[in-house]
Amino acid sequence: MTNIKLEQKVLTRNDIVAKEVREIFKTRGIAVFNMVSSPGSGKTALLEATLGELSRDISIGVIEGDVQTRYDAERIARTGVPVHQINTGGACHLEALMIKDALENFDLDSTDLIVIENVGNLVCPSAFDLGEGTRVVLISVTEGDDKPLKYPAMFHTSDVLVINKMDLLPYTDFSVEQVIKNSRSLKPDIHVLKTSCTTGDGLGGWMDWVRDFVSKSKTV
Ligand SMILES: Nc1nc2c(ncn2[C@@H]2O[C@H](COP(=O)(O)OP(=O)(O)OP(=O)(O)O)[C@@H](O)[C@H]2O)c(=O)[nH]1
Ligand SMILES: [Mg+2]
Repeated sequence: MTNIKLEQKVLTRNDIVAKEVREIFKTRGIAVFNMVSSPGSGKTALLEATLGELSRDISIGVIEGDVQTRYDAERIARTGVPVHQINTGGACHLEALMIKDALENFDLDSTDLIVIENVGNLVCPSAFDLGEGTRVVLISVTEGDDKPLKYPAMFHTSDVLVINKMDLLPYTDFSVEQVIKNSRSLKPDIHVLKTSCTTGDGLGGWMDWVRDFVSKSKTV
């Protein structure tokens, strides 16, 4: 009983801050997406493979969330895009207050897009609104096509599904058709993209989606 009350309190506080953060982004016309997945699906790899090209015409800032280390921030920094690392020190998700505090590291007046890479975890991040405009869930083909049904909250709250590591598909029993069916049973209109960060297949479609999302966020 006490646990339930405490969790509700934390979530309510988070929702209040998330609303403030969303307002900050909305008034400035900044597009924001929150990338979620289990550890190692390729969130950082997808950013590494596309930020260089995207940042030619979009001004981007990246917020990296990890329990520990600056590894992902170092990888993103090599693309030349401004990045801020948050270490949660044990927590399995980012919270809205962490995002609010991180914003002082960016020049928001000249930023078109903030990308948040959440802590690798298919459960906890689903419950924490970060004030993002949209949520992008990655699944790699080595994880199994049943994952949407086993971790429904993450897929139910996401708007885009990126199926990554498509180059490894021949070596697995993963069914692309089945993962889409499972995801759509939870979120009927989820937008699906297929990528391989190693071969580059599908990265053009991902970048088109990002550009479209940024231009839509400006006009809202
Ligand atoms: N074969 C293959 N490997 C990939 C692909 N994308 C990422 N990887 C590899 O998968 C591993 C994990 O990738 P990351 O980008 O670190 O994954 P992540 O989701 O950011 O992981 P966390 O931040 O720890 O949650 C790395 O060794 C990548 O090189 C892909 O499309 N194909
Ligand atoms: Mg990462």
